[in-house]
Amino acid sequence: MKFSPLSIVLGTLCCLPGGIVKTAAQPSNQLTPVPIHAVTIKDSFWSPKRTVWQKVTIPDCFTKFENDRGGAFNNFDRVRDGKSDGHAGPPWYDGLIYEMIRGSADFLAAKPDPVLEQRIDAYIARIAAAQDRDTNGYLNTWTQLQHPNQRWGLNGGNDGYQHEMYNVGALCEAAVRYYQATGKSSLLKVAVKLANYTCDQVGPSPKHELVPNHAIAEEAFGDLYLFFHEHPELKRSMPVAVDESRYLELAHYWVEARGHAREDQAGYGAYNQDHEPVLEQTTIEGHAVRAALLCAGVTALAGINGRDDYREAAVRLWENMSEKKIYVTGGIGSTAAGEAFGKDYFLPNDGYLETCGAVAAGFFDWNLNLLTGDVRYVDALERELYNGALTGVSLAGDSYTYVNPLEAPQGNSRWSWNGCPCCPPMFLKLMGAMPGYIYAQDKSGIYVNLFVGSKAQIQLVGLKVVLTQTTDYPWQGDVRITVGPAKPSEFDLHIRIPGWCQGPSSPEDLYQPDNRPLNGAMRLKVNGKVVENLEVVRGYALLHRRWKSGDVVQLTLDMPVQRVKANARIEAAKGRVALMRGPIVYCFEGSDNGGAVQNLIIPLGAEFTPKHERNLLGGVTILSATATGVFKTGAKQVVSLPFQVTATPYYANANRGTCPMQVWMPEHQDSSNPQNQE
Ligand code: FUB
Ligand code: ZN
Repeated sequence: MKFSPLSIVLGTLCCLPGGIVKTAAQPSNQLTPVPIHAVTIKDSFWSPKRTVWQKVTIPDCFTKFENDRGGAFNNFDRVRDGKSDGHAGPPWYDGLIYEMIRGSADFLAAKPDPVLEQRIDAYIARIAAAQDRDTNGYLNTWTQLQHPNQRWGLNGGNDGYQHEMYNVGALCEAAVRYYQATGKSSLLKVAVKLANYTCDQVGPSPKHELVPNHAIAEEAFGDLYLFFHEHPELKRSMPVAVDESRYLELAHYWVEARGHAREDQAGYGAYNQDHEPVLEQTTIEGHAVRAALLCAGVTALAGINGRDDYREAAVRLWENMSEKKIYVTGGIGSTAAGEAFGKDYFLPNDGYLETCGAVAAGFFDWNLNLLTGDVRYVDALERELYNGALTGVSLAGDSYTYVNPLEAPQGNSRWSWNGCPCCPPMFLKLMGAMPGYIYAQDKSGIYVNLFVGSKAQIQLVGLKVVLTQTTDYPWQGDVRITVGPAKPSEFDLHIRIPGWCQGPSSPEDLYQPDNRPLNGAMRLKVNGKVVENLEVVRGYALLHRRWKSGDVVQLTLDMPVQRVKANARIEAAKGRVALMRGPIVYCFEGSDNGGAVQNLIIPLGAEFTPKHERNLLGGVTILSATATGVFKTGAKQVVSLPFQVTATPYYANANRGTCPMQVWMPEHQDSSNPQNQE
């Protein structure tokens, strides 16, 4: 079937007198984020890490991009100078630079840093100079330097590999965020020129019928639409005419043209989520990063266009991912072949799990929380923030992971740089955005999503509220929130009840703590008085009252060590247990356990004791118990002995050199008697 552009008209566009088709977007997100610049983080877990990422990781990555294989920025200079050879790095290098700028912009929005800002301004000047070389504003340095006559995959080019739509998507994201952080529109001007040219060239026939081989532009073009929709005054200072509805139309085309035959190409199949119409897909397939970013885009677009089919597809694909295809750490993409999702429940412990996958899943989670207001998506986001994504950068901030398996018998290690350094920029994007994930709001009040020491200035309708949160989360479950409305006023405060803590089993049923407390695991007090008969709405504890300045909400979350069991259909976790405490997933590393970890067995009755170690791995709570070590004593003889074991947070693994690591540990019945076995 050939794709019909008519299908994108349904629900999103309407005909005005004179036959002009105009976008009629009805925002349908349940929640609005409290933006980064309104939130100040002061937190013993996150603040030191954020300082390392801003002071070490961002400069480290920019410097490595400058020097890598001739220099990613040099590509822009060569285009500016009219060269037609010598591109450094892969075709998506422009996009990675833009992602670095987006991530950095969010860090700047949270904490101004003139040195970093100046450095980025100088990069933007080089990017803009490269764009000026082309009268249409086309910019894709790989194509320009390597295959100048193959734009959009023409003349035997490979539009997928060229990453043109990926690069322009990343550019638009960066431009909007850099403007929001600094008020500077230099990159925005570059972005609209290239976005407009992309709209001219790509879309339903007679344009080039192309969809991004690598999703990102779907959400980015939706964001660009929203940005100009909300800031029409900025259009006047742009170098080209801005009709933002074109960006939204193209974003819809990119979602809806997938899975349909298009001119000039056969489609990419499941690798690029192009095997079936996206809005009809029932399982999440293909390249995990691309799939999760596409779903994040579909979700974001549902928040703009209000369409049920977009929302339903997003929820359906998220449920398939969360019920059948995600690791306990939040990692996605179990197979190295195609960096892809495996079949349902195929989650081997040596799975691939690109850092970018965990980050992309986090974006998908967050967009779904905004869309639906349902707490379960914040649970999933929290899993990524403390585990699957957080592990992507070393504690020192200058080495990285690409794959994140759950076991590494020969040792897990980090790299200083990689032939495809996509993960550090994606990591910075998620962690840069993270202050904006802590709180959200709707017409009725405020949502506390993440437990992070912070102060937020929240503008409700006609009322300013300052919320101050103090906590030692994730190591302790006490959270204190001081409420400060400008004047005594009635509104709702929704406090997230974390899925790991209380309530019904998660709908996913993929991982279940075997000692999930059902009662009393979470308590709330307001001004010292226990809140009885707590009302729970979409997973949030709802506190409705007339708040006055100085009111205090105290949340207590019990934090037992939880022995987690996996769904029986996950072969690799059969007869095994993983440990969690609060949102943190633990692993066993050789460094703490006599060098090796594969010989350790956890008795069913082993009691793990938490202990906070301020000087270990940047300050972590470790879990210790007496387990069983199985040791070879001869060619045929093994002996099982009680053995003191220590588990450390998964996110901190591979920070003490290369050492063996394992998350899912074999369990056994016998808790005490060592046995000699023949
Ligand atoms: O296609 C660009 C990058 O290469 C992706 O983001 C990574 O997952 C890797 O496939
Ligand atoms: Zn990556």
